[in-house]
Amino acid sequence: MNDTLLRHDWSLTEIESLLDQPFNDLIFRAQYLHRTQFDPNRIQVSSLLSIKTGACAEDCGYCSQSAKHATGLETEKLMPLEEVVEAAAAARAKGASRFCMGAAWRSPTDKNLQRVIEMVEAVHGLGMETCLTLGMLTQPQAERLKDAGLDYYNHNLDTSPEFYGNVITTRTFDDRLETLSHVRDAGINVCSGGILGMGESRRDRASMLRELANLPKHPESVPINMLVQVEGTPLFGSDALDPLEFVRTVAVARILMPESYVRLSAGRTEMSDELQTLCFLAGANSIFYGERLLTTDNPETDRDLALFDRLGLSLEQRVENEVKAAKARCSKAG
Ligand code: SAM
Ligand code: DTB
Ligand code: SF4
Repeated sequence: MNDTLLRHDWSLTEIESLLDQPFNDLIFRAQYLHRTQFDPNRIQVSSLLSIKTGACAEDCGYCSQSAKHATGLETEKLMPLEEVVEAAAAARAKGASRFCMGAAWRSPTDKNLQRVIEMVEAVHGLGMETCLTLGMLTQPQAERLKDAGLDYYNHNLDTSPEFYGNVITTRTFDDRLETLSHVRDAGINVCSGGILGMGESRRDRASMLRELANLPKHPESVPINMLVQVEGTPLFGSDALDPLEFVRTVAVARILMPESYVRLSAGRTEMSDELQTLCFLAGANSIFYGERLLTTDNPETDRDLALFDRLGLSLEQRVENEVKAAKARCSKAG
């Protein structure tokens, strides 16, 4: 899509009126636009690994890993390199094309960053794309990660600027925007999205999407998470979001950021196959794949593969491997 066709000047009213459209009209528009940019029958999959778990200094109200919430989570120090490589190789064997490593830090120390860089290099060595989510980064840290060959950095806006203070008090919305600008300026692909179902209003969802779409460049990847309610966190017991409202938000993300991968992220374990299918129809074309997210469960890979088969969806990596294998057969046959 021509750069000038990608808008960065959405108003809240425009986005709210997209969300307000009749469901069928909204999904049709999202699916139509999706097809102008992507193969509608292909899905990108990333696998996640928590490389440092729990004891986090931040107070994010949804998170099992904050030291401020009594969630009973077992904390784990930064994982040894060999274990990370083993997990990445296992994810690759199941068809994941990208390996995302998450650490429960407010921000990494330079010493820890060096250890993570070794992980990035090793995972790259397996032929996989790499993604990290380590909290806030300075510009020099982002540059170091770029030099190490990092492909993506995940840092979510989480919610609207207006609702943000109800969820997190230990860092600001502007801190998040600043990290995103460091990542973008370093030339790393940006992965940024948010969480729905935290008690926010439709206007908040519109406002969060506006923040994402009006960034100087659309994030290459936009994870939309459904809150996973963790006992002991302040957001445990929040009213469940209407699943069709979740689908609407996915559709509007697709319309606002037509070239971005929209990832149906946390919360899939509690979703029916039919709800996930509606999300794919609304333009979601990426998921987290593998039985674990960071500290909570994700659907079994067999369940995901069975759903992809029912829908005729191909994994991006699987397709690439098939093409490679076919080419190898052709050149052998002369
Ligand atoms: N500590 C780093 C940070 O906060 O940037 C990285 C890890 S953090 C767990 C990454 C993202 O996962 C959060 O920004 C949030 O959007 C999402 N997340 C965490 N816990 C969640 C939950 N219970 N339900 C849904 N999404 C969640
Ligand atoms: C994102 O948006 N969702 C992922 C990833 N980025 C790092 C994390 C979801 C975490 C869900 C709760 C847990 O497993 O701890
Ligand atoms: Fe820490 Fe990240 Fe969890 Fe917030 S979301 S408490 S920063 S691990």
